[in-house]
Amino acid sequence: MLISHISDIHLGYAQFNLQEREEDLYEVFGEAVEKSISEHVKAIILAGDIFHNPKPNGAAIIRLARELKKLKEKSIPVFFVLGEHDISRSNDVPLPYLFHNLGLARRLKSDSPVQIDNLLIYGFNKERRSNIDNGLIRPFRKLESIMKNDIQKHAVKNHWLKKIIVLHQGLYDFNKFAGEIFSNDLPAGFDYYAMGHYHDHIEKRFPALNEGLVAYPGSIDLGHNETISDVEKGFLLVDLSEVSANVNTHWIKLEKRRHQFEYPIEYPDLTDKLGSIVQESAQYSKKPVIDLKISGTDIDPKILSRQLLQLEASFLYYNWSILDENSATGFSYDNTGDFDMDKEMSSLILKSLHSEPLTRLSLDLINMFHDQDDSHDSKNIDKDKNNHIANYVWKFFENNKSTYQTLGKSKIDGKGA
Ligand SMILES: [Mn+2]
Repeated sequence: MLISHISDIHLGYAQFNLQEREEDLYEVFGEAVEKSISEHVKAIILAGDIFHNPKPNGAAIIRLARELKKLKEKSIPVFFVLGEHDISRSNDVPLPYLFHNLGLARRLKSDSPVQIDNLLIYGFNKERRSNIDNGLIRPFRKLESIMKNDIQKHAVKNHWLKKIIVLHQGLYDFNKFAGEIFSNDLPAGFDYYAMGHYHDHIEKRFPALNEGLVAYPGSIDLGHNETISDVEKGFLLVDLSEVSANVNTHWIKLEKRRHQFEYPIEYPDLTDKLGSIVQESAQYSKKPVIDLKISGTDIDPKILSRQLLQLEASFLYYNWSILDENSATGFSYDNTGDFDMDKEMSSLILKSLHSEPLTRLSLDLINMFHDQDDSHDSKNIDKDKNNHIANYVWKFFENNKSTYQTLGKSKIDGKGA
């Protein structure tokens, strides 16, 4: 038995504020639905961030309805949880519940699973960092104990059930900054953890979860907070056939996506390179998106921007930046090695601030703002932590006041530092 696991669809989002990009998302989502149908999936799971906005535009609502109707006609049920983008800051009823009420999709619940054939599906809506303990961790522990009892019951009846849990949360295990819970927090006893939230495709089995597979299919297209790059996007076909003990996945690439890529150019080669880029662009059915990284010395941005105008006819959108060869801006990392976000961040900050204490302060501030950004609600802000950081900033300023003051003065005098 196959099911589809699709996440971070963000219907209604228009990258670069372009209507073509909004339309791209509808088309790519349609492709995911189409491919799911042709693979004869038994169900489709949408793991949150269905819409980009809690109050989505009409086109997004209509396009989702159209796909859900198509699936209904094929008798393929759709189950969903909400992501933070689906949840309004006011306590309004989330719009995706409309489709639940119309019988076009079903919202998943944490206490009463949905059963199709020999599959049980549980789901939790997104919980903000400020409510993780009450909203997730405690219910997880409760669920674990209920499931233990159920397993004993079903074992007596000689039933073999597969179990899935759908969540829209970031795991610290994969990203220390965007994480909200640890893999250890997840309830054990599930065969498959259908995740949403991270926009990259990630899969990992955890021994503490009895080799249960934790999987993010990633977003279906490049979206907000993602840079122009030549990445692949897709969704997961999850194989839950009874014969194999472990759940297996096939990641399905979405091919109707608009091509996006970065392109480095040495300024002296500009004319030649632009010619070949324009030629290359013709092979794509949709005008691609390009990010030009131009390196060289004595580049006049005004002249350059005029030279780049010829890209307008062949590209939907282009972005350009001049790489300064003298400073160490820009970096790349090797995805295959061990990547430590903390280390990378602090070394980049240290490089520009040249101060260890300031680097530590910056990291604390980044963490603090990150937390706040996520809570959307001033009453949820950890006041103790804020006071602590405010005191730290103030103390640091007091101790180093003189240096800042001289620095400021010399700048005003026009002598420079
Ligand atoms: Mn998302």
